[in-house]
Amino acid sequence: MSRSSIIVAPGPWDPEPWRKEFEAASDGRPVHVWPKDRARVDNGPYVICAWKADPKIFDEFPAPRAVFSLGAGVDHLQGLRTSRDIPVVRVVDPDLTMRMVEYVTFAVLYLHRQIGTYQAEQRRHAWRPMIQPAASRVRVGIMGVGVLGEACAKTLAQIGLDVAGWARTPRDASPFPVFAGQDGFDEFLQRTDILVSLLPDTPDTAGLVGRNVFARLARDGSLGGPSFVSAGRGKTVVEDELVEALRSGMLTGAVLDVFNVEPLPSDSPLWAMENVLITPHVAADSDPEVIVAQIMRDVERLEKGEPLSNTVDMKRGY
Ligand code: NDP
Ligand code: OXD
Repeated sequence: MSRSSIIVAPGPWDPEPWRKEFEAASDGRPVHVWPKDRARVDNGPYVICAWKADPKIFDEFPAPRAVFSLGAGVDHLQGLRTSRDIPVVRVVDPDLTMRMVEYVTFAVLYLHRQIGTYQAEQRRHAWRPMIQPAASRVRVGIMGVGVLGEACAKTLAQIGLDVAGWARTPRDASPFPVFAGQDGFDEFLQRTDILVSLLPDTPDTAGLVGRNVFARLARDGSLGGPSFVSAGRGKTVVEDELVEALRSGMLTGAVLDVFNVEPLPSDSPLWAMENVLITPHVAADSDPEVIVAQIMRDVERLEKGEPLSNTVDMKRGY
C-alpha cells in the first residue's frame, strides 16, 4: 500500500514539538500541521493525528486511512463514533502509564497522609499531630481498571493500601478484587475510603459520579470520612454535587485534575476550597517523542496491511 501523509492537528497544544518529532520519524512522508498547512496537503492517502482538534478537520479531510489520538482518551473524537470504517487508535504507552501511576500514587498518599490538613496547620504555625492509620487500614477504590487504573492499583497495593477496582465487565483473574457493572457498584463503594476515578468519558459514564456515589462510600474508615481523586475525565463528575459533598463533609477532601469545563473557570467554588487540591489536567501528559514513535510504528503497519496496535471501539466510546 502507498505511503500516507501525516496531518497533525494538536488543537490547543503548541504544534511545533509535534511537527518536529513527526518530521524526524516520518521517513520522508509529508507532514502537515492543520489548519496552518492545509493548502499543501496533496490528493494522496493520509492519516490524521489529533488532540481536541476542531471537528471541521473531518469535513475538510473526511477519508483518513486512520485517526490517531495524541492521548489515551478518545472522547475528543466523538464525532467519529458513527463512522465505522475509519480505524481510531489511542495511546497506550509505558511512559504515559507511569505518569498516571505517579499522579494517582501522589494523590492517594496526599489524602492518606492528610497532607492538606497539615498544610493548613502550617499556615497557622500549628503543631497538631493526628492519628495516622496504617496503609493496610485504608481502602482505595479505583473506578476504571483498564491500562491506567490497573497499573495504579498494582503500585498502590505494593505500598500496602487495600485496593479494589470497578469496571464495566467482570474479570476472570486479577491480583486485586474487581467489582463489575451496576451489580457490583454498591459493594465496591461501601468498601471504599479513597475513591479514584480513571473512567473514560462515554455515553454511559457521563455524570455518573455525584451525590449518589459519594453518599454510598464507607463512613467507618480510619481517615474520618471518604475522599476523592478525579483524573479520568471531568464530564463523568457532577461538579455541583462534588462541591456540595465537599462543603457538607460528605467528602473530607479531593485531588482533582480534570473538570467539566477546562480550563476550570476562575469563578468555580473549587478553587477556594481548603480541602481541595487542583492540578490543570497534567496527570499524564503526552510526550511527543514517545507518542510519535508509537504512531509511526502503526503507520508502517497500516501501509503493510497489518493490524494496528490499540484500536478503539468508537461505538462503545473507549
Ligand atoms: P482503558 O480503556 O484502558 O480503561 C477504561 C476502564 O474504564 C476499563 O476498566 C473499563 O471497564 C472502565 N469502564 C468504561 N466504561 C465503564 C462503565 N460504564 N462502567 C464501569 N467501568 C467502565 O483506559 P485507560 O486506563 O487507558 O484511560 C482511562 C482514561 O483516563 C482515559 O479514557 C482518559 O479519559 C483518562 N486520562 C486522563 C489523563 C490525565 O492527564 N488526566 C491522561 C490519560 C488518560 P472494562 O475493563 O470492563 O472495559
Ligand atoms: C489523555 C489525557 O487522554 O492527557 O491522554 O487526558
